[in-house]
Amino acid sequence: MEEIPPAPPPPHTPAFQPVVPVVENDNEPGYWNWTRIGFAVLLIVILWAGTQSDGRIPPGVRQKEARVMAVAIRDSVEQFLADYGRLPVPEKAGNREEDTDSDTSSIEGLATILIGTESDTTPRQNLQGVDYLEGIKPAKLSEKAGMPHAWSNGLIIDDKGINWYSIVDSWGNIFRVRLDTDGGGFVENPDLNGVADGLTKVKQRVIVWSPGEDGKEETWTDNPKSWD
Ligand SMILES: [Ca+2]
Ligand SMILES: [Ca+2]
Repeated sequence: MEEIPPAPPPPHTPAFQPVVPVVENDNEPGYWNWTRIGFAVLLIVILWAGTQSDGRIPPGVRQKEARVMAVAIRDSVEQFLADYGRLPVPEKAGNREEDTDSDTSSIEGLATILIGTESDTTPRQNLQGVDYLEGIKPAKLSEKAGMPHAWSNGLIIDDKGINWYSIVDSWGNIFRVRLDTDGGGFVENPDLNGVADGLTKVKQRVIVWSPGEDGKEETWTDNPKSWD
């Protein structure tokens, strides 16, 4: 008699599988994907900005800063005029029968008059000692090689002993200033491009500009200016 084979083992009982409830996500499908993309874009922007801050400010920013400063210088002269009823008289001012070309170098004395710290040994023009340049920040030492001046973008104290001040633009250039000292209510337009377009005069008592990034006054495309 044949041997009876043992009974087969019972079928495998699957282990207990807990039922995980499905939690509905309140957010739109793909929300987390878009968030991650957003963070990635933000990170790229931050990294890019980091490369830009290494002494290399984008040219457009420098241009904008120089224009803002040209406008601030113009406004300070106009405020001086409003307060005293006369324009400041820099060193190059002539006989007042014609307009005056000046600048913001220390030797011209214009910045010193506007900041209200004239020497007691010369007749003071800013009698009340008002600081009309308080909106202009101190210049920064440039770390970029090849700059025309070590200082850029603000106010410089050239000689603390006699408080002679100058103002330089984003590239270290001195600002040019044209004053309506003949009282006609306008000045000749120095912008050759504007003159070519027929704009020979600027109806303002004072205008301010700088030679721009290339340091050349005659190339007007890059010259920041206080008018237009
Ligand atoms: Ca004039
Ligand atoms: Ca230029």
